[in-house]
Amino acid sequence: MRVDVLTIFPEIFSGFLNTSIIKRAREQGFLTVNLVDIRDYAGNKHRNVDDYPFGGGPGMVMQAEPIFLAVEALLPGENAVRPPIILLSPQGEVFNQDLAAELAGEERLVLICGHYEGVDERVRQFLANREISIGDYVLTGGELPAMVVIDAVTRLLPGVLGDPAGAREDSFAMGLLEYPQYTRPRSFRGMEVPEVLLSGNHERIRQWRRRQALERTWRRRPDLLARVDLSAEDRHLLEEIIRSARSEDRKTVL
Ligand code: 9D3
Repeated sequence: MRVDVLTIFPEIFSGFLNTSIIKRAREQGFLTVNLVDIRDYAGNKHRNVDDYPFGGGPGMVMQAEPIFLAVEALLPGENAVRPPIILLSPQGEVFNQDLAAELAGEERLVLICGHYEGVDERVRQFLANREISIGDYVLTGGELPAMVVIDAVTRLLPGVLGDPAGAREDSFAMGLLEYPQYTRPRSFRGMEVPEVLLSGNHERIRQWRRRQALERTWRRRPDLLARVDLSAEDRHLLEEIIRSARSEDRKTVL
């Protein structure tokens, strides 16, 4: 996959792009990231790409022209089939795993990072064909969201994770929160690893983990449970979890 990133802060991507899985994906040719400095398309010698808002008000607005020019330099020809041209914006569709999977099916993405108080509306209306938010909190710009999108999409590209563990995780446990994990030592400052994990009984371990994942999800993210399809065993475990939680509640009342 090729990703073009339009930003006024290309330098903040370097740590991210040169670390860990993203670095390896690039080295192995699964991912190519082309950073485009929007200021290279500024129409003035000071390389300014923002201006005062028409109608007044606080702050500055990113101008349409440098962003249009940058995209047009990447995608010459008007009627060519356009890849997703994604404006990262607090007003966009909220990013999630399904959207990451959809984008991972594309050969190319163009990501536009906004800044200041916002971006000229004509970018949204006549240049971008998608708009994505990463959640309901206010950031200072679209750069971190662009990295979030690249990160989530890259790990889904075939070959990037060296599939065996990753693929199974996505089909089996995905949709539930993770079960608790431990490594050596078995006793750390008096805090013990659950006995079942040391038992060598793989069927008991599998059930314990599934039950833990279900209980955590039920307690912390019941919204996720509604979306995941549960096996007969899962439904049985969940009934047991709910039953024992109710009996715990009664003890508290009494
Ligand atoms: C102070 C300006 N705000 C007016 C209410 C609007 C605003 C514009 C630009 C708020 C934040 C930003 C910068 N954020 C992004 O560009 C951004 C973002 C975010 O802030 N949260 C979640 N996802 C995203 S994607 C891009």
